[in-house]
Amino acid sequence: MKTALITGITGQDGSYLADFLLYLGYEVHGVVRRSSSINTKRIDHSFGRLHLHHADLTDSASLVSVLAKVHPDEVYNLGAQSHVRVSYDVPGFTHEATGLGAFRLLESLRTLGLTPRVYQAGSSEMFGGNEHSCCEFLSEECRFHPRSPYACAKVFAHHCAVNYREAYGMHVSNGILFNHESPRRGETFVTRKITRYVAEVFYNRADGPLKLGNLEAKRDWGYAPEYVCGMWRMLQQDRPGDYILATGETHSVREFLELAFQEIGEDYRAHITRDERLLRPAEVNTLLGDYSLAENTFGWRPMTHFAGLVKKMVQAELEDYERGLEEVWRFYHKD
Ligand code: NAP
Ligand code: G4F
Repeated sequence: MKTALITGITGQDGSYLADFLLYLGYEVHGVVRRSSSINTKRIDHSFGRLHLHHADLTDSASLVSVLAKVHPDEVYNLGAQSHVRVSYDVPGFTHEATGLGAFRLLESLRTLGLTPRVYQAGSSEMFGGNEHSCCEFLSEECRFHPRSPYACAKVFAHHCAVNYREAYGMHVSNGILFNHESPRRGETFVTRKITRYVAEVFYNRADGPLKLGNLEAKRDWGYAPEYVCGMWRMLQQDRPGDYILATGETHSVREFLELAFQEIGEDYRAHITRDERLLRPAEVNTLLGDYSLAENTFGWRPMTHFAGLVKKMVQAELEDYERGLEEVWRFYHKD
């Protein structure tokens, strides 16, 4: 039985990766950070099967302690302050957790003399958008042009991963993942914000119009469970490397809105308003990726495309909402 350690196990990707590794028969350990309220809802369904440890990517001593205890075969560094807009509000913390956190993890492994295979969660944000590239599709060869504190931190983490690979021969791979979404997506990312609101409209619970920022931004949006399989496949290669996972399609926030509201037979234009506070000091206008290296090396390709993703997310949201309403109804009709 292999042992894996996941930082960021309470997040969208960490929770799907934990499900997948448990399914494969791994012993799964996860790093959780102390929070004043419980935030494990994405992993509660597997609670008894997971080994959870308190630690924090901003605290080297806590990382050393967990790594020395677990001796993992594989480490997936998914922990991060991952919200691009928020990274402008808390740039220092974003650099600490998202950038230096990766360095602390690698350096802890090196000083402990541990040699697991390591996955570093890189992002398409590191490219700053197709407008900063000479290629129609962004590939592993394209230059980075980070346009937020978050993206700067990810570029730093990426280069640390390459350096530990080259300098110390460690098996460290960088995934450069384009946006991937799901019903477990954090509620302040634009896709989930929209699908939640669509469910509120459907059940007549919307409190005023939906406030959004830039509707013209385009993203290469895939389905998160497929991307975590790609992370695992990356680490099963004899040689470490850097790989893009993407769908090869790009769509605007406006298109996402159109399709999501179509699912409930409504026109999005009647339900939204623009909020300048949601604009970013520097925007990444378009992201469109080339996943051919991953496909040719380990056979990964996306299965869910844009329309299917929107449908899945809206349907899950409606079901979730209905379950919630049923629970409230049962609570008030106990007798
Ligand atoms: P997410 O839902 O925001 O989850 C982030 C996770 O990191 C959470 O478990 C969070 O814990 C944890 N975390 C935050 N600060 C930490 C700290 N100081 N120490 C330890 N853990 C900390 O993100 P995601 O969408 O699953 O993404 C996973 C990773 O892939 C992230 O590194 C993200 O930047 C990267 N990525 C994501 C995408 C995407 O489209 N989803 C694309 C490219 C790259 P709490 O639950 O306590 O907050
Ligand atoms: O959903 P978003 O916040 O995701 P963003 O900025 O693309 O970042 C996500 O994907 C990255 C991969 O490329 C990850 F590395 C990162 O961790 C994160 O998972 O915003 C998507 C687009 C942006 O252009 C934003 O300006 O939607 C636009 N947008 C318009 N209105 C909005 C809103 N974004 C958010 N979060 N909230 C809005 O109201």
